[in-house]
Amino acid sequence: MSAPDRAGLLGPALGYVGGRWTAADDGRTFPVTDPATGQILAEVPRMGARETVRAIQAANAAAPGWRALSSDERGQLLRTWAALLIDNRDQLARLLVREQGKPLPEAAQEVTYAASFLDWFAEEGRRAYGDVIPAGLPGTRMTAVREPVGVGACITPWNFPIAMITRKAAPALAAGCPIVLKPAEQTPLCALAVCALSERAGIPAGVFNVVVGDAEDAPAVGLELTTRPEVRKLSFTGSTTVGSLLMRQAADTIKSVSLELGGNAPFIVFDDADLDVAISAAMAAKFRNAGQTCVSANRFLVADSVYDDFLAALAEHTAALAVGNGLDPGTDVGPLIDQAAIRKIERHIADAVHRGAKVVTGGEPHRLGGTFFQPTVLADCPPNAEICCEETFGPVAAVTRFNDEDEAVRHANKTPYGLAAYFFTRDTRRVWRVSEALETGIVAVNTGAFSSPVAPFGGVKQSGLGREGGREGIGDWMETKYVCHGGIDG
Ligand code: TXE
Repeated sequence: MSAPDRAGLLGPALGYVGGRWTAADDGRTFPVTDPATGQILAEVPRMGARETVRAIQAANAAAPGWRALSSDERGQLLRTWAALLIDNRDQLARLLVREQGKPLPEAAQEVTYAASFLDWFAEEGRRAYGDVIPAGLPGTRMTAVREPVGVGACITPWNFPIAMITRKAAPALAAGCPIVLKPAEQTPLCALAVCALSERAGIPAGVFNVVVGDAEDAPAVGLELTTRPEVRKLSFTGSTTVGSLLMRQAADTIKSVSLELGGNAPFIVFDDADLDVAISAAMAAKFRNAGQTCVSANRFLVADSVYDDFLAALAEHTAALAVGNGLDPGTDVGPLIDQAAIRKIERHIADAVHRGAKVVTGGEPHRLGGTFFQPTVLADCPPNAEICCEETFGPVAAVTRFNDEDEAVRHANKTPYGLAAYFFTRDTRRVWRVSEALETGIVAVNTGAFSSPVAPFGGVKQSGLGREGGREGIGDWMETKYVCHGGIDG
């Protein structure tokens, strides 16, 4: 059986440039592995600067034709693409598990979520209204019309290797912008499967291009994507360090930049919270995707009077989680993406314990070995511990006690990040007071699940710029042009 067959790909394990499946110019490849087993799933081309330039040229050449289509025509193609994702959900979900590790039901949900962006933006593209500006000069009409930004570059991470692609591609294409996608080196196969379906859906050549490569190829690819004048917008999801590098690189050609970066979400449990609701939200917000989500609850801030009860219930539920291969039925927590992720978690735990935190459950690599790690709860984490200041990106819950609302909000806002915050209370006045005081782009009240294509998703402070999803999501891919038409009275 060939490697691509083993992986369950929906198309070739090649890049995709100008409507052609493409190897690297020098024929080099790199292996993509299953994080649960270490098995090589496929060899994928190592594409670099030259291939990226050709992809940008292909996108640029496709831009006038794509822009000239009506929003209905573009929307129809996006809806067909969405339907193909759903028709192939089982195969895509299995590929996702093999390549990234999350449990199969989560992978299937991700495919549905990915398709929902294509459906939503197929419609939003038809609602990209402009304005007639009323306070005009005599004999003139003033209008503001919205136009596509132009060619886009999208750089995506491995943690949601299908949904992060459509969350960027759907608004870009709906707005009339062709794109060049560079997926994460850990998960190119999911990107290529999504690409194969875009081809089947009839997305024209050059509108959706995929440049794949290994970690060492990313800087060269990123340099072309951020410095070529034909690229008018960069949309990046990943670490704050790389985001800030790409923003600097994009400065010389004054590109529009959207960044969805790291987070360090506080999860605040007030003394009047419904603890059952808080616990079930905590389990989802912390352990979904083994904690490898940018909105993962990183710091649990719990009111003194409910601290012991919350901690005991959290520890009990955490200890009961089943760790294993995401393809095994009943698995709650899969492997982490790689050894670097394990090292970061171990560093955070050691630092917290050194500063006085206690391991209540877990704390060690899992007996399955590889990149499996025990779901962990740490009690009494001091607010200056690394885990309370940096994104952990793993199945570790750090719990800290607080005395009053001011102290909770102060702790919550203490990091340079500002993506998501969660809090639990039954007091409606507190809902608005605390929502307004939190320095984050997203606030979840009495819930652990909020992601939706219809709502704006993004961060403040060093968690990013711009919004994906909602009305805002397509707005980020459009420019406003002011048209002043004079001499119309005479
Ligand atoms: O991120 P990178 P990594 C956070 C999370 C995680 C940490 C590191 O805390 O532990 O970042 O993860 C591409 N030019 N998030 O190493 O390196 C890379 O190939 C162009 C949060 O995976 O930022 C991949 O496609 N591209 C996050 C993408 O950037 C470059 C999701 C992300 O990789 C590049 C992922 C360069 N010079 C990690 N260097 C979230 N917001 O959800 C790297 N890349």
